[in-house]
Amino acid sequence: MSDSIVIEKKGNVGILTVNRPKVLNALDVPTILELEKGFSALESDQEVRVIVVTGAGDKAFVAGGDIADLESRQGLQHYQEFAETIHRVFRKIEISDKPTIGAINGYALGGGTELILALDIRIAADTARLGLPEISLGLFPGAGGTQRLIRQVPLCRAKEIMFTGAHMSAAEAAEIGLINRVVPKAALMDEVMKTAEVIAKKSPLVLKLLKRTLRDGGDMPLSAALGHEQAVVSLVFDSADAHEGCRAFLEKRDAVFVGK
Ligand code: CO8
Repeated sequence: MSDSIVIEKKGNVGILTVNRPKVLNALDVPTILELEKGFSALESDQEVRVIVVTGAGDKAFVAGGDIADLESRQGLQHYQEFAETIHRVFRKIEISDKPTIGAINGYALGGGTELILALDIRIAADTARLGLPEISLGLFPGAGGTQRLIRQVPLCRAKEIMFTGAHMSAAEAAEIGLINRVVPKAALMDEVMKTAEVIAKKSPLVLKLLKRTLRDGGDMPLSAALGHEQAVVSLVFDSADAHEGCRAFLEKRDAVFVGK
């Protein structure tokens, strides 16, 4: 693996850092492929219960797709190589059974905001700037951004973001529900790790089924989604973790969940 993606483990939390600070962590195809490899490694590591994604340096999370890589492409097939790779990898991240958290430490533009849209929880430094400036380059937020954004924020806000290409502050992004919260820059990783560690102590089985139920249910009419939830609940209620959680409550101790 090259060093464009750095993998770390802190306890039960895996951390993936996009490490191209000279280009503000822009994503070219080799880096997107490294991101896929790094994410797969953490996903299959039994010790890792939560995956954090962040950017190297103090300026950027991910300043987008690598404009030099995009500009170098000629012809539909060559463009599609970029589009198909980034779509596959962002979808893999989005549908992971493990909870993901974005630690947004600076510019998260274009493909950077699109990556955030595929993460479960998003915590930003007060200096972060988000947005979809593709239109200013004559490009298109084509890493899933158009479709994820309209499902996550009000349509009129999504259209303004895509039509103007304007950058927004972290506070504005929180106000429209694009990110969870904003914290002082110096406190970002502590806040992210605190949240990650709380989640890492919960049942991996319940987290997995919650993620699947939320995802699948969101695509169904309510009556089908409620039926689906009911079916999933029965998988949880007789699990070792359910018995452990209830017993721990009755015995006035902390539960130790194993994901079974
Ligand atoms: N790609 C490549 N290089 C970049 C990128 C990028 N996205 N962003 C910054 N860089 C490079 C700069 O060229 C510069 O390099 P150099 O030092 O060699 O001149 C270096 O990073 C530092 O950047 P700046 O000097 O510009 O730093 P500033 O602090 O002045 O500005 C900004 C910071 C505002 C973030 C500015 O760099 C900027 O506007 N960057 C571009 C942001 C952008 O437009 N992102 C969207 C890119 S397109 C995209 O994401 C499409 C994804 C989906 C494609 C799927 C379909 C195929």
